[in-house]
Amino acid sequence: MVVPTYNEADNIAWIVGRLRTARPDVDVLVVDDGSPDGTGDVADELAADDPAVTVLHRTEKAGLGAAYLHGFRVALDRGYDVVGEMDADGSHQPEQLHRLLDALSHADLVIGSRWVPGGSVVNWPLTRKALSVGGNIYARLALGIPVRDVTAGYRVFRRATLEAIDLATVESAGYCFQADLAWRTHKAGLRVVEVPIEFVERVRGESKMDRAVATESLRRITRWGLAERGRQARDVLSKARGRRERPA
Ligand SMILES: Nc1nc2c(ncn2[C@@H]2O[C@H](COP(=O)(O)OP(=O)(O)OP(=O)(O)O)[C@@H](O)[C@H]2O)c(=O)[nH]1
Ligand SMILES: [Mg+2]
Repeated sequence: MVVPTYNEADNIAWIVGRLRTARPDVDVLVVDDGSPDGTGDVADELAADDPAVTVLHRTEKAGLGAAYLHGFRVALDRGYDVVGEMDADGSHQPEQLHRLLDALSHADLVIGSRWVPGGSVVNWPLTRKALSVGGNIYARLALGIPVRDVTAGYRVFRRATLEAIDLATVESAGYCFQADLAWRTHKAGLRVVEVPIEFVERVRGESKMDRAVATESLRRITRWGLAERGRQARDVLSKARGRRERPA
């Protein structure tokens, strides 16, 4: 499991401990972007005590997407057959990871989803729920992808999936990184399966979600959606032209 961190010193030991207890068979790669609060040092201490935990130190805060791409590359280089992602703030409960891993037997990407039957969110005000549901409906319609929680960051991928979706060309930094990867997986003809999770809002530390991250998502998803519709329209036109030129 790749766990990106920026200023999660109060959370990282707690979440890694829970993860190692819930799934001792799962290794952990913490990807820290030089957190000023010393998260990287705490992670190093965890790694010193447990060979299943390793830490990737990056020099500056470059966004969730960049951290994940780096982490995925390292995990693939190390030869893992399954690579996953989860937040360090306790929103993704390690005790529910088995739901995702079990579903991977019939999927190429499994998403721990808030917005499928059985999924839920704890401690979110109605406005935040509305924003997430609304954003997901928008992304689903714009991209034409049958996923209820396309921005969710609790996921497991088969190695072959990450190899099939050309990570080298991913530019998304913020939330849209998640939509980007789900969309690429879907377009590659691979199976995306959602399993319900209970998402718990962070209790410690500060959110890194800000207006710039939200704006990037909206902008990119709109652009991808328009490009996709353009491609579909060109396909329809060229097929129609083909029929006219080659009458049966
Ligand atoms: N390495 C790295 N990790 C990041 C960066 N931005 C966020 N993270 C981590 O990504 C995970 C999700 O970030 P959060 O701040 O919880 O964002 P969020 O879950 O969308 O927002 P909240 O719901 O308010 O918690 C956390 O583990 C963060 O520490 C970044 O630029 N670099
Ligand atoms: Mg969070």
